[in-house]
Amino acid sequence: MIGSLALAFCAGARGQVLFDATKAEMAGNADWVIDADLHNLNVSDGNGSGTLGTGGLESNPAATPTPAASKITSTTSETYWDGALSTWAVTLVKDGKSVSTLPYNGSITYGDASNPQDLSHYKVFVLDEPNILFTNAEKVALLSFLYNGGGLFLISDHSGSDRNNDGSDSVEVLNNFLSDGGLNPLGVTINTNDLNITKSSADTSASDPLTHGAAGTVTNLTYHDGASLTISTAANSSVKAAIWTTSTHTNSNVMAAYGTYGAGRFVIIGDSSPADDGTGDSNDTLEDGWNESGAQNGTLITNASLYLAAAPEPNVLALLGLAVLFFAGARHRSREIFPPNAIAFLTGIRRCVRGRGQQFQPIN
Ligand SMILES: [Ca+2]
Ligand SMILES: [Ca+2]
Ligand SMILES: [Ca+2]
Repeated sequence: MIGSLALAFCAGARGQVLFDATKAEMAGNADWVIDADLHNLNVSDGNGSGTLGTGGLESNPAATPTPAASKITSTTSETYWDGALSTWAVTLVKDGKSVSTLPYNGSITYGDASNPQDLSHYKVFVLDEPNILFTNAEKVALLSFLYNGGGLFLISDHSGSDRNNDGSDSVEVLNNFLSDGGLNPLGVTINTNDLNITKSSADTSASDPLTHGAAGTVTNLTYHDGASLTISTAANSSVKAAIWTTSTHTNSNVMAAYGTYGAGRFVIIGDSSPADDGTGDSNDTLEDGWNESGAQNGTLITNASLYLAAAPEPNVLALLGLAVLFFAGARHRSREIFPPNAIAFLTGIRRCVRGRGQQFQPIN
């Protein structure tokens, strides 16, 4: 009884895919939004997630795309919505998923009942080329979301792609999260490079969810100024590569990686071009990478999205057991030495056991 109550609380009614727009994903020649009716956002240096008014010309996506997703049929065009990720979003709707955006003035939280777009309400969270560093609280939220069964889709771009000129490009933004505190909980690092790959090498295993998923088989993913990835099974035994830059497969020439963390699943790719559908903000020069000839970029992204959305809801009692062990260890470690993992575990568990009488409290 207690377990089922906790499970119900933790699982919630998750089904949506949420696309982030709080990290200047529309800055410069990028338009990584699923739909925007307004193009009045200024995300240049000093404006953080964005300001409205003078100089604001970038896509300003609302939480809910318009027209309504309910009117999408199997023949609806991607231009039904206006954004360079509209093909991705319309494809997911056709696959029975719901999609929405965390607008520029939204907050990345997990377990915050005051935030109507708290990550606990979503199954998958997409960050396509985030251009602003995450706060420590946001890093904890992302790891807690993952640990409790969320699906996290991270997309980097090439080194030197600081589109909002705030001093951090997406490689640095993602590595600052992935390697926070010297840890590497997901087992993935973005390499500081800039690659053009038109003929990659894909995992031929039928069990690979990215190259052999529900949307089809992938034999080639292309990069147009992207960064490769390094994976470490020592850091995360679950991490795997799905695509490599060449037929020589190493742990440091990976183009698409995936794995698990707690009950959650993650996918990371190092280029924003594959998801670009070529139409969106008329102020931007966009290229259709989704349907690129000779590659299956859109298929890989759809497979990855469906893999993330299918993460099983966490076994709460098992997680509690893990958390007790971790909690016991974490008590003896300082917050400075072990951020954000310790905090992430504890905030996640605090959320899961809230209905059970607050057996655990986070370390403050
Ligand atoms: Ca733009
Ligand atoms: Ca930046
Ligand atoms: Ca589009």
